[in-house]
Amino acid sequence: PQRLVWEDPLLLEDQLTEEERMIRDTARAFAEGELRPRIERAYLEEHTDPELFPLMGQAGLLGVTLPEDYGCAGAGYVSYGLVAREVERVDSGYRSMMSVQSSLVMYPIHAYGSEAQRQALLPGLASGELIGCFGLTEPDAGSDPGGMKTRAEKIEGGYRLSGEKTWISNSPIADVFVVWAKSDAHEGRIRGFVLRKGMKGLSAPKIGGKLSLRASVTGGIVMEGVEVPEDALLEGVEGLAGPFGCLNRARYGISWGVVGAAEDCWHRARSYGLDRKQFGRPLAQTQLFQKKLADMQTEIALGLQGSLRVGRLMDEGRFAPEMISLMKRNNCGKALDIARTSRDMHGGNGIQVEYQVMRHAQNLETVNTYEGTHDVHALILGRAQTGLQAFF
Ligand code: TGC
Ligand code: FAD
Repeated sequence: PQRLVWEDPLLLEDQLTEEERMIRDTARAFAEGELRPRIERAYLEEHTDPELFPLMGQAGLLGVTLPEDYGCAGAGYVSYGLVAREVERVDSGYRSMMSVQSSLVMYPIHAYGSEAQRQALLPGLASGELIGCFGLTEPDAGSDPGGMKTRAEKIEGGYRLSGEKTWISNSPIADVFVVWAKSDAHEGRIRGFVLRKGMKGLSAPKIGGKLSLRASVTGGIVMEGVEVPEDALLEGVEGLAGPFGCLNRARYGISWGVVGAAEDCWHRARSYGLDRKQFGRPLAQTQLFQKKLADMQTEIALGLQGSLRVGRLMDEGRFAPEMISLMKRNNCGKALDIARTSRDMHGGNGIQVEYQVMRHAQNLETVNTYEGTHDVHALILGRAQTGLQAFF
């Protein structure tokens, strides 16, 4: 038998192609070289650096699954997942910035937009010159986005949008706003619109006071009769299938990303336990400590295998959205447990910013909630296996 590689017990490395390993290595070098040195200050000071977008663009990390014609990498979904894992190994907020841009802004423009919209927006979003955000959630419509109140009213030459979005990643620094609204010209169906910073009646105030995801800025989108031209409409989709088509991609990326954060917490707990002695021996030489490390190793290895499988099915065009719910839900829940346990295993030091693990735990509270809460994904899976919907 082979000797176990403790940090990759099921040999995920062997399951990746050379191209995937190369993209992963680029993302890791970027994350550790550019992001890791900034995170402590960014988190403590609740500071989001817009300059990170062009840096991510130069590293080729924005819109990795989209075609090279628009300045993107033209890679597969496994590569996208590997990028998310490396970025979130540093901080969930940085992965959030990256995945909103890639899956929630660039993807819908590519999938639902006209060629003119693609040409006008994708190269700037891929290079990080433009920053994007995605407005679905509203003050009274979170888990139930179908209850949104934002309206698009038909006017001559375009539409007038009125309403309010909340909890929107990147919005205070965004140039491009993908916003979902009920359109009276389309029998009240939900349609997507692309708004640009500076439009009259559009503002994006920052939400302060977050104790989680502090390196990623979050805000509202206020639309007070914003008039947009005809070509602001994303022609290619209508109904909730529009935003959910984007969310499928972003949720899948999150399922890999959170494992990166969990791996960081696991490796740090192991190193800490090897260094720190109590009662005359390393903490890592106690049964309780080793059981916790074994649980972390197990959940991480299984979580990676699950996400890899879904990624391969996405690349083959054979995925069902519920597969993504299964992996988003489980990996977020497990990562949150791992981060909290690692915090505990660090004792008092675990609450210090320099030990990093409490920051991950705090961030993962958000990740477990956004893009469909842990319980909402349970209801999606429950509906898929019983045929009975339990949302209302
Ligand atoms: P339901 O009846 O299930 O579906 C309505 C229409 O949507 C279609 N659909 C999907 N299409 C593609 N992929 C999916 N995953 C889809 N899920 C549903 C469906 O076929 C139907 O189409 P049509 O043509 O018949 O109209 O709708 P419902 O209202 O019963 O939905 C309930 C529920 C709970 C499943 C859903 O609303 C839900 O998932 N809620 C969670 C909301 C959510 O995830 N919000 C995310 C906001 S964005 C965000 O958090 C970004 S954070 C990013 C970051 O910073 O990284
Ligand atoms: P609610 O829907 O009010 O849920 C509250 C609780 O009730 C949860 O535990 C939930 O599981 C439970 N619950 C809800 N319905 C049911 C039910 N039927 N049965 C049982 N339990 C139920 N949105 C965007 O559109 N774009 C973004 O970029 C974005 N970024 C975000 C960034 C951050 C930092 C955060 C915190 C959120 C972000 N969101 C974004 C919003 C996010 O998607 C929502 O917070 C999430 O969908 C949950 O909605 P809610 O907060 O309104 O909670």
